Amino acid sequence: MINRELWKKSIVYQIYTRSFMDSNHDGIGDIQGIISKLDYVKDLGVNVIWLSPVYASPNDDNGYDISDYYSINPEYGTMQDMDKLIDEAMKRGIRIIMDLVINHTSDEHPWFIESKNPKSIYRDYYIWRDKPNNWTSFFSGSAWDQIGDSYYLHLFSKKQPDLNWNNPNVMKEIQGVIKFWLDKGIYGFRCDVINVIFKSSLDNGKKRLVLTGREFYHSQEGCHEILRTLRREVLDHYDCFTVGETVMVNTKEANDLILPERNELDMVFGFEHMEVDQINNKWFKTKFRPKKLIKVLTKWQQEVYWNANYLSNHDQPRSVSRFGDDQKYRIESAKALATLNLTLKGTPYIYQGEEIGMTNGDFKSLDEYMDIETHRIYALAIKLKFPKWYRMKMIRKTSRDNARTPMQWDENGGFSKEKPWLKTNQNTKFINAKESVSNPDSILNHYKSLISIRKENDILVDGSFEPLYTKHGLFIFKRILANEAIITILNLTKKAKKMPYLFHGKIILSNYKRENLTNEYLMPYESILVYQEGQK
Ligand code: TEU
Ligand code: CA
Repeated sequence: MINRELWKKSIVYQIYTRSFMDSNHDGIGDIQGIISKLDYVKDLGVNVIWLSPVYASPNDDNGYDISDYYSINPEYGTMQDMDKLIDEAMKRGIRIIMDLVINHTSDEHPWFIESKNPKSIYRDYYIWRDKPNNWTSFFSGSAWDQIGDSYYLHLFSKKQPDLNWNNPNVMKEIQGVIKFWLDKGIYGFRCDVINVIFKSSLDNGKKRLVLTGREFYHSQEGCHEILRTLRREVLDHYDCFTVGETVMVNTKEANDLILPERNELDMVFGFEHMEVDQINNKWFKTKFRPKKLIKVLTKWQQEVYWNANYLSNHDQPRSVSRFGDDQKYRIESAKALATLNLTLKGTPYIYQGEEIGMTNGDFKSLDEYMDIETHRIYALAIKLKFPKWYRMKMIRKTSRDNARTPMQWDENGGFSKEKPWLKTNQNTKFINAKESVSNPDSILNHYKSLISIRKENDILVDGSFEPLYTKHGLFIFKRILANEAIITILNLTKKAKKMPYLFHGKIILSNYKRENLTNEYLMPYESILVYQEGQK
């Protein structure tokens, strides 16, 4: 019998291949590059890597548009390289989960090319209609495009046509894909936009500012059925886990996807905490207030069976620039955020570069951005007659390229000998892995300490979550297991704050070299872990 819940102990590191390490000097990160940095990843202490898509793809959306699920994008290497990566990672006690993008394929996938012919057996692999409905896409504009006399649905770019999950052949094909990769020894999947794959109707939707039509595809019963089938037919026969990327879900909808008795997914990435600094949608940012973040996280901790904890990924701004202070308190705040992410209940996900406190990109003009979403939104903003300074402000804060700048390995960048596909941040001069490895007080070393504390203390895995104090930008919570506990004390503001209570116990980690708990004040972005024994 496979112990399905071993993944609860996992700590995951997300690698965005294109921006991680370039081995052959073409400016594009690749699989051999990852292999060359596996010791770095191992030293961090993680035991799982989540690899963003490396499949064959025309790269309209950086690999989230797959043209062949069974081959590797030549820019990234070959299938031999991939096998080697799986093998070399395994030798270091690291297993790999892949991105599984099954809401859509690339329009250059042979299935889609065939399906343009109305008589083809592949026609029904996608969603073709004589007339479009009023649905809008995630990247703005209509969710339909025309070829010949027909229209096809694409919730993302027009080069990402949606698969038709009402077609049993699609189910069979995808089962084949999943088996193929699990047989290679991978440890599971991060399932892209998994809660929108099933469309229960193609009627016109209620008009909305964003995503008109979503009531017909968001977390439908049909989606739950698909997930149960994939689990029963394939996933349950392997030692693996799945994490769903689930847009717009609340805690109830999250549980409906992950409770063990449902047999669907193992955990999901919620988005509610990514929405605390916006009005309506991510393009309209408001000032970040820690209070809201703390409130949402507390709710998810209390209500959701098992969380996939993250503060950043390849779609989001850098966590230190967004929730911390990437200037004066960059080091302190990055450490506080790390302490938060690694001591909450759930499986922690660290996004490449987060462990050295990388900041948002320093792009100067529109042409320095590469992301399709950024360009589409910029074009929409022109249409809406937003002034230029405002358009630039919108994308500067929210562009997904903020998190996609090349990994900063040393003071010269160190990612590639060629000009990288996306501009390296100037601050690589002082924010880089080389400096972080050698400096005992670095953010990286703080991550390493947190990870080893987590590995040595099941309290941080299995312990309960009890909020103690959640006001004024302070987040203090306790994890309790049997008669032991760990308290996390966080000041998520740039002001010194009075300690609300006097805590007792042994300090096991501090980002200010604190030696005792008697000082009444918490410094800006101070974070402390306190171990307590003999609890009831
Ligand atoms: O993202 C889905 C998603 O809803 C958003 O996070 C998205 O990035 C966008 O910002 C919405 O405004 C996933 C992938 O993570 C993303 O990289 C892909 O572009 C997308 O799916 C399509 O596959
Ligand atoms: Ca390369």
